Amino acid sequence: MSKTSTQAQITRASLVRQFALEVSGGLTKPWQKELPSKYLYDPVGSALFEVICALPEYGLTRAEERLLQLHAREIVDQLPRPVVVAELGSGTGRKTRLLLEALARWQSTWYHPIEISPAALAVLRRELRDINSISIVGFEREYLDGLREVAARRAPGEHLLVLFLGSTIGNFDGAAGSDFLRQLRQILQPGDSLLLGTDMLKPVPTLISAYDDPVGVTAAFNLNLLARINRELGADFKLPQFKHLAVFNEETRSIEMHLRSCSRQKVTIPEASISIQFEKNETIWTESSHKYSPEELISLARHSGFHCQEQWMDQSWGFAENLWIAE
Ligand code: AVJ
Repeated sequence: MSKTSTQAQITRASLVRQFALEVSGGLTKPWQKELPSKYLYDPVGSALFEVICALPEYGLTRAEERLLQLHAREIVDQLPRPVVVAELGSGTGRKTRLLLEALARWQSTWYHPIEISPAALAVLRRELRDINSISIVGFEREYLDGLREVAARRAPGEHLLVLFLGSTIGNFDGAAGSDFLRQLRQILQPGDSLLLGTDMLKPVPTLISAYDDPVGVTAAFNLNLLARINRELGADFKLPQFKHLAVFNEETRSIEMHLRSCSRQKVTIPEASISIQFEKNETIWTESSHKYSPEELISLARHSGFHCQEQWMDQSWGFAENLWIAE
């Protein structure tokens, strides 16, 4: 067996171990069972998320694409040059392309997608490789670890532009979002910038249908997390015994996805060495997606060591692209 394939096996084993630890930690919480939303994105989950983005009820991705189509040039024209681009969570590259093409008019550019899924990185490299004067070097790392690596490699005089699109910041619940932004700021230097996509508060029925679509794609996306635990950790979740639920939490201004147990039941997860008892109607909380107000974003920028240079708003859906500069 070659050295590299042994290495790959070791990495895979430790990823499975980490997954098992986080699953057992979340499902043994005494009050509200939970699972980390980052595990929604295995190859099946990522494909389902792509379909979600095409649903008429889920306006978020199209709103951000409209904003970047209209303003990509204006955005990059405000940046100090030369600039190195790092992106946290890479998506399919459709939105990133708009920014990279605008940048490529000015300079040849290093682009560093940071993404824990190797499959997503591979898709992205394929999608973006035709753009002239863009060099892609991806990092298969957690966001902040990857960003530290990019920052450590920058040459003197180069500025960083960090892309954090799609309102992924909204998935950090409570103080975790602003903690994350503060830590991110610590890695940057004054004058570096962050382009942050944020989904805005909107009427609750609009939010509910965006996260509980009539075709059931979001339900499948959510349930796939249990299917993934069955596949990767040998668990025996009976998927028809759990129902997708989307609720708006007024207190945290977040839309939450849950999986509700239809009966009293027990599930065994061999690779995590646990059995879990579910009461009828008990839920597993799988994701929070925070919705922002304009004032909240201004204070969030200030509290994390940035100032908001400019904000572009899509009024028809309610989505903002925020250009923040590190103080
Ligand atoms: C990929 C984090 C932006 O929170 O709206 C879509 C994920 N969850 N439908 C979001 C998601 C349910 C999505 N983000």
